[in-house]
Amino acid sequence: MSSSMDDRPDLIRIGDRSASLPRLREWAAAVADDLHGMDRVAIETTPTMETVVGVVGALLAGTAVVPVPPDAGPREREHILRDSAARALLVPAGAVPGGGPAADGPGLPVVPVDLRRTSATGYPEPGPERTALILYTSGTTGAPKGALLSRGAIATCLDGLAEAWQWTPDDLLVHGLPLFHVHGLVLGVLGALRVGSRLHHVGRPQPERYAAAGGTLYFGVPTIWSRIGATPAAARALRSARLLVSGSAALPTAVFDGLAALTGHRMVERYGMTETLITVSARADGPRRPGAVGLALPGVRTRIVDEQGRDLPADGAAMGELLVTGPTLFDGYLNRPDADAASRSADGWFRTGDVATIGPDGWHRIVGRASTDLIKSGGYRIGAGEVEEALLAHPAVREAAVVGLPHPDLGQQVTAFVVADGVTGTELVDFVARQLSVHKRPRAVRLVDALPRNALGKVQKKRLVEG
Ligand code: MLC
Ligand code: AMP
Repeated sequence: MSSSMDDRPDLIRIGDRSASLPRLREWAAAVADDLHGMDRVAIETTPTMETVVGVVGALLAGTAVVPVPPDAGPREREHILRDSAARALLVPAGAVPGGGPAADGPGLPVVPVDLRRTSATGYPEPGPERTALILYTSGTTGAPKGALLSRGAIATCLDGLAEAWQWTPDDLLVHGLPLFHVHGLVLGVLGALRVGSRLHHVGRPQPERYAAAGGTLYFGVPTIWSRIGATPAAARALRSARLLVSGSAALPTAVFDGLAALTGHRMVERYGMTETLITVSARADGPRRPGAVGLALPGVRTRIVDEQGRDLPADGAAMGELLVTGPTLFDGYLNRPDADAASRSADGWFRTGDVATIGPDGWHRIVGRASTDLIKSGGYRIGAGEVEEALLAHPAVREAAVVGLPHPDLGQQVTAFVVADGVTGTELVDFVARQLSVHKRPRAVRLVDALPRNALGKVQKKRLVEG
């Protein structure tokens, strides 16, 4: 958190609440007082002041925070709470245990975040090696894995971004991103607090709300930018901003060009992952190139390799898997040394699974993903395997293959190809909805007689994607 005792009353505005830094600190200290040295605590991450206060309170106390998506289905929620071994669940005061999704943890004590309570307790700054966040993120198969992010990695990432984007206390950051991922929580909340800029979280990222907020710095995923581009009056209102930033998925060139015409801004695009935080970005004082994500951030090193792990030239033409290393990387997946080992190259660099080119000038282009089994829809990362398992749990389903089909608004659309008897697509979507969060539901279900398979019996997903 910024060390200056900034007392602007609207330093943070979210929902119908605003707070100054001293006020936030005394609310957060009251939460920290309740945690009594717990090592980990889960939090229901509704887009509210209580979430900001709960996260900051836990970080003050040196307790690692496990964000739980507010719409996570029971199966997903139970996995996150059990796997993380969170000692308690932070929920806004007044949320009814038993009446809301908070209730079905494995008998976890509930700690209310109550904005009527304040405390003046001082807490020493925990060391940079301590875990700050455990972010659950999908892999190609199985349940989501908890990525351990240290305070040091987060601080380094945020300082690098502040430098690259000339982000200062004079900025007003505006966004409406969910608070359980890197984009909305790390950049969108902790970033503003570290820089000391004002933050206005608009609840939901609707174009009209972005337009009305009068910010200097705006964050969004490409789906949000595409919707703003399709709402010219809202887009024109962003002319007075300083910097528009896109990330979490590829920004289509047409969206970049459309927004440049309407807003007068060439957008800054940046690239990152839950496991690496943000590693590559265009700069406020440099060029912005549609279709390219910029230069490695301070301390980050990148390279591309072929399928045998051999280095490829940074000539702007060779395409290979992007590997990254540096101080912003995570400390591994909780309870999953196997997955952790598989995610690293022989010399310890993180294998992103993204296919990229690197130019002689250091500019990166992300050209796709190595696997069809990780889907990006609306900026959310969705593992095909997790959705397939949810479908296969239905007694009428014999086979299921989930892919991301190109979609003009969402980038990719979660689409399920299913072999089943006597069940409709709508029934299957409802069935998945009872287990997983909203954005993991298939948006389309295609009932088919058989899935295309190769001679070894493996489903040929590329054929499903190519139609
Ligand atoms: C959504 N809906 C669905 C559905 N998904 N209904 C059926 N099946 C599904 N699969 C419902 C919603 O609940 C909503 O209903 C309505 O459909 C409209 O949904 P939508 O079109 O998806 O719009 P919206 O909900 O507004 O979502 C679009 C979006 C959202 C862009 C706002 O996808 C989003 O917030 N994305 C951000 C993801 C993110 O933060 N990623 C960062 C990962 S970190 P109703 O009734 O509620 O209106 C990362 C690192 C990095 O990647 O580099 O940043
Ligand atoms: P997540 O773990 O949810 O942060 O998702 C990380 C993934 O998002 C990366 O591996 C990329 O596939 C994708 N991604 C993030 N930013 C960009 C970007 N600017 N361009 C293309 N893909 C991106």
